[in-house]
Amino acid sequence: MPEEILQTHKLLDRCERSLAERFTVHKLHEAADKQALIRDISPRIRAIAGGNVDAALMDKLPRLELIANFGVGYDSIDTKAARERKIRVTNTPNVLNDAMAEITIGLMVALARRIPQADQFVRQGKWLKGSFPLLSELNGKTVGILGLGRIGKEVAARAQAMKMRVVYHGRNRQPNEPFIYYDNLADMARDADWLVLIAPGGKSTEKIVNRDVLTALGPEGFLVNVGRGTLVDEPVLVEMLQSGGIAGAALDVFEKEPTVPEALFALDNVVLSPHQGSATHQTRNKMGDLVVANLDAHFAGEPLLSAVV
Ligand code: A2R
Repeated sequence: MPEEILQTHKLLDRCERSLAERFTVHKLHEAADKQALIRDISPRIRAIAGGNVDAALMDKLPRLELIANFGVGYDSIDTKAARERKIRVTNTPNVLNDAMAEITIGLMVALARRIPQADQFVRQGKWLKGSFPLLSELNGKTVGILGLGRIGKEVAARAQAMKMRVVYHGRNRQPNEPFIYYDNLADMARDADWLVLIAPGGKSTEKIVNRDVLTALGPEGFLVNVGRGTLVDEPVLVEMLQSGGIAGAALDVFEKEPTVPEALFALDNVVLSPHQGSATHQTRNKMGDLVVANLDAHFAGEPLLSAVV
């Protein structure tokens, strides 16, 4: 008999096919009566594929051993509760670094050179009546990276290729990295023309980009968030964008996505993106493969490929 697993949200077709080849998969997100499904299958579930797992759900699955998250960020899983219950958690690191770094640079260029507005300018025939305004470049500017991790380092490499100066903030200095380290985020923002956020979500980083940090970034400064919406005090960000407190923002993530503050729609100094940092065929397939590989390893009694708990 195949093992039975619980899937908590929609996954890629290819990933779902791989799971179905190996396991009997119960789809929580498709169940009309979720509690009834959980009651029915709970004695047999040893693994979950997907995120959105809190302590209450763990408690309803007494044999749960593994949560295989789809995504490098695992802030939708209560890892403290998992650790206490000796439930392992895996994520999908590294395979998305390049895609994430590409969109980060893409958003920066889009914001600096107003590419979305330039496209509209041509389509709406405005070019026939006059030139597009002169704008700014990335080269020669300083980018401050919040979170010089696996993705942050790929962003740094590409920013250097754009002839930018790279500085970073995290909880720890990384002595092997050639970039200047700031132990204070506001100090880094003050020194930076661009502030790029690529740190994890969760309690320890919640609203870490607050009014002080945005004020330090200042009226000439640009913010790019490809990490988590929760990193930023969103109402303050909106206010600072409206008032010119910062120059602009490119946002791929939002606090309550897919709901985006409507006030942002009216602003000309923002580029909005639907959390698509890793959303390419090649990267999402690799992420799905890693979810399946972690489940395979677990049920074969082998070491997990990318455990976070
Ligand atoms: O704090 P450090 O030195 O461990 O640096 C990590 C930094 N970080 C933080 N920085 C400031 N305050 C914090 N409370 C804090 N917690 C973590 O974020 C590290 O440089 C970086 C995370 O790097 P990795 O763990 O290698 O993550 P990866 O694969 O780059 O992905 C970053 C995030 C995900 O968690 C998703 O939320 C998003 O990208 O897609």
